[in-house]
Amino acid sequence: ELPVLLREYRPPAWRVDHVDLEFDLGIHRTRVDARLTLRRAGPAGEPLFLDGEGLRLVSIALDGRPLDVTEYRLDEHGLTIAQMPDGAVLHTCVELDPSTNSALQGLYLSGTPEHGFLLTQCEAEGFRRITFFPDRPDVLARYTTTLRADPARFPILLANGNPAGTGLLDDGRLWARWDDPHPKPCYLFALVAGRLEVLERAFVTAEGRAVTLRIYAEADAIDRCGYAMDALERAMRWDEEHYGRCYDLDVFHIVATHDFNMGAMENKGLNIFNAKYLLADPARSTDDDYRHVEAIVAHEYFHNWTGNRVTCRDWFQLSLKEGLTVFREQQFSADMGSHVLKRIEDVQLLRRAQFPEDAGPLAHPVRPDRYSAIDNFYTATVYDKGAELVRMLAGRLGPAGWRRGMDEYFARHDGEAATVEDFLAALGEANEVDLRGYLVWYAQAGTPQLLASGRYDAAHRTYTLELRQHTAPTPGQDVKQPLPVPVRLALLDAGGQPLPLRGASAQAAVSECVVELRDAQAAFTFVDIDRPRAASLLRGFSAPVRVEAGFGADDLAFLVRHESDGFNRWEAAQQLARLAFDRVLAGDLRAAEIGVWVSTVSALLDDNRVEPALLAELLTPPDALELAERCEPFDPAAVYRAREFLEKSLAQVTGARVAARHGQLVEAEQGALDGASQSRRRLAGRCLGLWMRADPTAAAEVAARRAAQAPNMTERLAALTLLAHHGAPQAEAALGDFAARYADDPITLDKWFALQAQIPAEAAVERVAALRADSRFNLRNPNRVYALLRAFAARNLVAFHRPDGAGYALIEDCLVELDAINPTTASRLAATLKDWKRLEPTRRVLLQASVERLAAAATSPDLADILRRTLA
Ligand code: HT7
Ligand code: ZN
Repeated sequence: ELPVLLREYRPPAWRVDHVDLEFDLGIHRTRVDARLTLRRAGPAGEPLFLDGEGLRLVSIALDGRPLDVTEYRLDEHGLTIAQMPDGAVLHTCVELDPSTNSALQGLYLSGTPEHGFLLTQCEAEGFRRITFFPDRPDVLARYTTTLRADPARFPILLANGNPAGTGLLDDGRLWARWDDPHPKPCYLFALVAGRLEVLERAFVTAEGRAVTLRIYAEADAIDRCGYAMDALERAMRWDEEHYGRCYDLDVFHIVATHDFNMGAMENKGLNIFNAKYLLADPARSTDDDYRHVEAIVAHEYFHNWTGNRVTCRDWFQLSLKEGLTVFREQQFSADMGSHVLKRIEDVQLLRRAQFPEDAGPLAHPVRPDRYSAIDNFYTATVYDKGAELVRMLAGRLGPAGWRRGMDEYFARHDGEAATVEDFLAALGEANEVDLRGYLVWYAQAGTPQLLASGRYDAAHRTYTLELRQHTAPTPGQDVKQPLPVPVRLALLDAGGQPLPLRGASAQAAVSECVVELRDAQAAFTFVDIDRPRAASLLRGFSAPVRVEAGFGADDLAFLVRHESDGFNRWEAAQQLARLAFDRVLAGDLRAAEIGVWVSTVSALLDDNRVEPALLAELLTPPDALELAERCEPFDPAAVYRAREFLEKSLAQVTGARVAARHGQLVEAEQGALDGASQSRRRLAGRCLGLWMRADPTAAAEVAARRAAQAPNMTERLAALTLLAHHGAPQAEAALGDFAARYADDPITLDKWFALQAQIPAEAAVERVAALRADSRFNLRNPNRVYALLRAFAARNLVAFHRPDGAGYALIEDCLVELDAINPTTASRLAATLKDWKRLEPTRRVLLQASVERLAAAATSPDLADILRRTLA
């Protein structure tokens, strides 16, 4: 199939003013009547084309007149009517079978035919599997939806918008009508029908609108929705206070399902959530789970303005809603917890997922200029790098300017489908600055490298910072442009205090400033300044770049000890660990850098001013996926071993202290959810991890007790993971107990699958193969596929990359089967194969052969597209 190109965008030839949908719902047969009020928007004579896939057309009529088969054409992509008046009502009636829809796009069944419920997923192109329609985001219409079904089987009937009546028909069926007054693209359409319980709360917006908030879930899950409800209320208030955005319907509904391809979906007034990101309770949820629920509830809610009220003109603009909404969610989560820890978490995610994507064969710009399968572009680049671009823009404008710019964006484009250019124009014009220079960030793939060097001139008392940028070629983009790179910085004295900064044309001195590198290189001079002990660069990670400042271990150790910016303190510890890692990998096990890292971070254990969660992060070397990026060619087992050497070196020095600290931290543990308790648990987990390496016998005994008895899931899971990953004698019994205890809870059982998938031992291949064959595994359930297979392929450096290729063969085998079931899940799993070219030769040959076989066998456009680009 030919790719869709950004430069070929054309406005729609037909607009739809109103959509009247009627559903006669059944698990095996659903009938959809659609009446579209159509208006010509393009040149006279242009045919009407409506997307439609897998639909059985029952009848078709134009302005009430049934059409003859010669008056329309049907193919596998849709329906064409050549002769059309300029305005008309088109009535189509189609039938579909939700029970056989294993792709989980369009209308499908969650759970079993006997007990499950019906729901929809339309983003990106699922609406065309429900009815014939111009399935593109720039066709905005008002929808009325009527649902009819057997009330015994489907007592709850939900769709977008406000309730507009319900009752019983003469034949005993239940009907419910929903009216959505806000024009929306069809990807935001949703319905839900089934037997569900409800949690309800009243909310009054700052504008005085009374809103009923309802969360629906199956009976065994409804008691676990309270935290999500609280999070929703917090998010609604926060958006009012920080962006002046109020909710705009009388009801806001959320529904939980265990069968979902992604995290959640922001359908207008009817969000649908993967249960994993909605349900939470103290006995079964970790602190990370709680944070994810809060963040994703907020993310979907924030889409009501950034995505729904202002939507995207086309799917190339996906980051316009996703990058912006991730950024808003990051701001919210930081306000709800710790700004420093949230920034660390965001940057870790960027480095583990987005930087490798940007450096490999699947690299693409935040705004791609072509796609073959749009579902493959819901990526870390579009979401997380996109959020970093928004963060740079917000930083450039400052808090008041950012708010002014966003107000202008909403004022200009409410009810419209916008572009990245529209966004930059609204932000810039509201503040009288030209932000078009940032368009290059949207158009250019690859992570820029920033080279920094500082020079002090004692005679003139000046400090000059030289910055250079370079972006390596990426697939299809050989030549790169310089980007505007904001660098937030301070210059520190020997006590770690910021020195007063004055530019050459200086007015008042500041303790921190932002310089913007616009060209390939530039120099920035600060005058009248003492000799700095160290430069603190890219504070708060002010741009998504890799920095190379040539700092040695002593400079970095100084920053770890003295840096006042919490994020940069952590960053210095990470850089120091990276230097140590490079030495270990080179075989220099006695290198000074290793000792400096160990002594610097271990000393922090005695500093009770360091907040426990931050201390846990300071004591942790970068993730293996980040470190892997430093190796060319990439030997996964060697990366694992080198990182483990660092862990053990630190453990040897800290052994007794971390054991004692662990004891203190868990002594008073009650499982409370406040920030301080969560922070203590994070450090307890880290201490136990180090202790496990220092004294495996003693630590494993404690871990076995905590896995069985700790009063919270965070500790239980951390302890169980350590037992399993360190091959402790207690591991198998503890794994068995855990599985038995949570046998009825799919979300918790997924944790059990995922932790075993990541056991860093070659024998984990056989374990994963056995788990795949286990009756509890189900290839039709995306959460289970991600828990077992994606965790294995993405995170198990030792077993997935076993030199005999057994790990590759296992995933290859699963992918062939999965492609026929669920192409979205298959291509997300296949994206883990992207690094084959960087591997050392033995593994490279094996993985390449596997990817080639898969590419030849792939049947879905999604999987074929990922594999073709992976091989290119
Ligand atoms: N906007 C949502 C995207 C989404 C999706 C995309 C493709 C296939 C299935 C999907 N489910 C949800 C998620 C979000 O809020 O970013
Ligand atoms: Zn989103």
